[in-house]
Amino acid sequence: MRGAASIFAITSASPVQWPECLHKQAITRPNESFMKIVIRYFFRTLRMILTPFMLIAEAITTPKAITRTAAEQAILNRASEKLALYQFKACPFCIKVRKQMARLGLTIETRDAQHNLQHRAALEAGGGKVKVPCLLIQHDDGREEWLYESDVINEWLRERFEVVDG
Ligand SMILES: N[C@@H](CCC(=O)N[C@@H](CS)C(=O)NCC(=O)O)C(=O)O
Repeated sequence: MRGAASIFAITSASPVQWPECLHKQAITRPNESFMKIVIRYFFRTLRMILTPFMLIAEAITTPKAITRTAAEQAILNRASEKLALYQFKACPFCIKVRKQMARLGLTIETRDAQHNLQHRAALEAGGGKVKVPCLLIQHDDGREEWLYESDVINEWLRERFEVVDG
């Protein structure tokens, strides 16, 4: 009951009496309800706890790259320069794409759309939504393509790079 009472006290308090972190939230997002803020902090904490485990699992389960000749690898490196992966570090769908990149021996630049506000804005402006993973493809004719969905991205990478031509 004391817990419930203190939550009630916080919800009914004016923002100035909230704990420092919640007070900051109330100022930056004034219309957000207290419960929404609590839920966001819950998931943020959960993510902080899970992230190291996910990254360790990724490191352990990332496949070895397909063996390539030096000439093939040079082609892949050049092709990778035309690509960029917008991602969150601890997103399972992004991890799936990063594993595919590793398997195919691709050196695609990854861009953090979670913490880097410039990358986040570029993703929203170019692709239309902040959803990851998203692969930015610079086509030879100058066209930009923003490819969403991990399965679609992985299939596109597989079709394009499983066998290296040239
Ligand atoms: N079906 C999608 C799911 C991607 C997804 O849910 N990504 C989450 C991060 S793990 C995301 O971008 N969330 C932000 C949002 O949906 O606004 C895929 O396979 O790529």
